[in-house]
Amino acid sequence: MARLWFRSALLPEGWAEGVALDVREGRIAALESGVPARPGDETGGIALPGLPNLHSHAFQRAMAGLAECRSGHEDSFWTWREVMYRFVARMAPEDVEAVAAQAYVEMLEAGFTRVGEFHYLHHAPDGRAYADPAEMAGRIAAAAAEAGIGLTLLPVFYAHGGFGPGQGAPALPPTAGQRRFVSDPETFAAVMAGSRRAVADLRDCVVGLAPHSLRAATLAEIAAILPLAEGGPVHIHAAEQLREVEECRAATGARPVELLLDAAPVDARWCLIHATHVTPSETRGLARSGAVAGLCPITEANLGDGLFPLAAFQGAGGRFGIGSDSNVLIAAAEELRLLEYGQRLAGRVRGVATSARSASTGRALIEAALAGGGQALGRPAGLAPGQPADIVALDPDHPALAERSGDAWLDGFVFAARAGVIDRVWRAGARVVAQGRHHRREAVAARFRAALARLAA
Ligand code: NGQ
Ligand code: ZN
Repeated sequence: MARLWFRSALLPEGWAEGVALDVREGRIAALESGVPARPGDETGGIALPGLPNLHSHAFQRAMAGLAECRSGHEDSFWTWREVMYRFVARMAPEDVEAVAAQAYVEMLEAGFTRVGEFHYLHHAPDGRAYADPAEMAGRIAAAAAEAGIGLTLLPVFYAHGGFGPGQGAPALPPTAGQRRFVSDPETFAAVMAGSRRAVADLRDCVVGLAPHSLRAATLAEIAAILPLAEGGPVHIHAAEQLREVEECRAATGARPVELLLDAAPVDARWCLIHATHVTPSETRGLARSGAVAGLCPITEANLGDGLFPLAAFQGAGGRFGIGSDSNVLIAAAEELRLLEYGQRLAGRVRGVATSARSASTGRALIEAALAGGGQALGRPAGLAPGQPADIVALDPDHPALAERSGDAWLDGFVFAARAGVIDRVWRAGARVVAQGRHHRREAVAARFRAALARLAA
């Protein structure tokens, strides 16, 4: 058993000073505050719960910054997607493992201690299943084990290429660029079973599932695969792009979020990724459903998606979390900062994210992302007995935090600090980051570079 001691810690009930945590088998066995450090304690400055990253496509880290050149035509989400398809077509299982490990190391260094991997790269480049249909899920699990990040694996069901001109459901066949993703409900059952085997040895792993989007899965298919989640989280991309909303409406008569709320059993187990383009009534309906809105501000900015109506959604009691999605840049505080700044720029106001518990915007953003992200990943986040010992320690002497306390530390972290403010990170009681550096950073980066060399060859 290890004992950790922090000068200050953000507990579910608020800030506490002199906080000691007993860690047993990766969990917080006991917690007391108002106590001095004992000899032999591992000590740290400001302890926060590790943040959940509720949406990642780890393999896309390999193309970060490589899709920023103009094509000469009008560039958009859809042209980016073609670049991404060309890139992914070349990736072998060992590349995926090396790239995912790099992404997960960066996540831990950024303060994320659990990742929701929205995993759709299942098959070989020609579209055929690997001998083990969950080969790629095994690579994701191996990368998570190597980095030491908590994993919520969301194997993705993908069957169609888009809405097309058909009525009622996505009618286009998958394109060549999509064939590595494609399953029917039967082959998907094999992917799910194999995925559960692939993560069996991973500590505290959660398995859910994810119909990719209403562009790629019909409502009937979604209903057919849902039992395979066995009560785990259900994630789906929805209403990220206006063209998607228009095509959905032309085919089905309803907008994507509207359709999901009407015709799918959306509840607190669900997470709608992006939900960018929602009407006021969809916004209220989504909030009422108890589902989490999975916001990915850096990727949404990068891809030109649009802005989510955060104030209206929070006003209706909606829950949200954050995801690093395309992993073009992995930075928890920057996701929260950009989320807030997008709202300020659009509304010409300040202080958009709110919480009943504090006037601090940083605290409101962080606590919302902890609660919503924990819900969406099937593992509540927070420093309390029984919880996994997933902890981020900030450096109180960092210039962005110095001579502050309590919520002002969180505002400093979100709005005023560059990287370097995170000192140490523990995941399941194991210290994986010290002085801002992951203990396997060099080895993982070397394998990542080798994978990039193979992909460029
Ligand atoms: C994805 N990414 O699945 O990786 C998607 C692009 C699609 C984002 N939407 C593909 N950010 O949505 O069809
Ligand atoms: Zn995504």
